[in-house]
Amino acid sequence: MKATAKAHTNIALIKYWGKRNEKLILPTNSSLSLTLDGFYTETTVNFNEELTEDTFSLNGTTITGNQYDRVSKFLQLIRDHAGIPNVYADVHSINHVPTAAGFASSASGFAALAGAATKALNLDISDEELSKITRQGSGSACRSIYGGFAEWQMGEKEDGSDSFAVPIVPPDHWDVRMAAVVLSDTMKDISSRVGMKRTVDTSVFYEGWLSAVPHDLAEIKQGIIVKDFEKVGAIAESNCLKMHATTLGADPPFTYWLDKTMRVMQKVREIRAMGIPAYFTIDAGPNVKVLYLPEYESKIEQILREIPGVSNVTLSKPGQGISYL
Ligand code: 2P0
Repeated sequence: MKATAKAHTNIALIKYWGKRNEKLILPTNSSLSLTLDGFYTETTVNFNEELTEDTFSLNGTTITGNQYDRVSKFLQLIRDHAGIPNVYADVHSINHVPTAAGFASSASGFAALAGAATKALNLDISDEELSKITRQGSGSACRSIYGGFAEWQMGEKEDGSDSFAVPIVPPDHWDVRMAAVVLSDTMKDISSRVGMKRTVDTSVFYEGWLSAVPHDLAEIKQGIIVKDFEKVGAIAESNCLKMHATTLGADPPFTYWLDKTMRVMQKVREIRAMGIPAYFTIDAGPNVKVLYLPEYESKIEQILREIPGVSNVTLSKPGQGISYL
């Protein structure tokens, strides 16, 4: 009972920022992302009735502690779903998402794990079901089931049965690019899980965030379908700024930005003033992602690399959804 799956990372243009149910990972708002090529996780899951517990290796190293617990807890969901609660698995993951590339690996990691585990058990499930299962490993991972642009529909039900991602357009619909601008000092002291909870619980700006998302989401989807780059970029940038504004209204307040983060943001505005369309987005950390069109790639890369404090710039195209090897 063995299978291997490959899933790519994704970056949200409309951010997921807050949970209404932490156990089931149900969000307070819908979100929308672009799946990227180049950065992915390949995971092999082998269920074996002889095992007395799960094992997990990442890039060849045996993992224990919190990371192991999260993987094993997630596999238990799938075992329970399959009606074999006591059959454990060996899990081997190879992460092609280096820290130096400036992306989180939880999205591709949980999507690949969910895909490999369900395939290994021959579970006949739809992409929608797979997205729902994946969501319970890490929220943003449920969007990595699909290539191109995907929307995680928040749903309303308490049991989470209507909270899953759906594809918006496939990767070949539109060749937009994303540069990850990695800063040399990338210490992250507040995880996204902790940061979003504090914000939901205490931020005086949280209601404002929630009231803005539906409009941003509807507009960006229209922009993606008609390939209106300025519209899509401007909404993504403004949505990111609203998400980060909520952290300043939290108690205690916090920010993910460094001085260098703001330097890159300012440079992106200068690039626009030069007549080159480019827009930024930022996740729960100091690194900046820049959305641009392929014809400006070499110019943008050159400008971003020259910013003081930038340690790496990686370039990505739209990527594919989950696949099985
Ligand atoms: C996103 N982020 O939409 C947002 C924007 C960070 C900022 O999804 O607790 O690792 O596992 O559901 O998915 C990061 O949160 O959080 C995230 P959990 P996750 O991409």
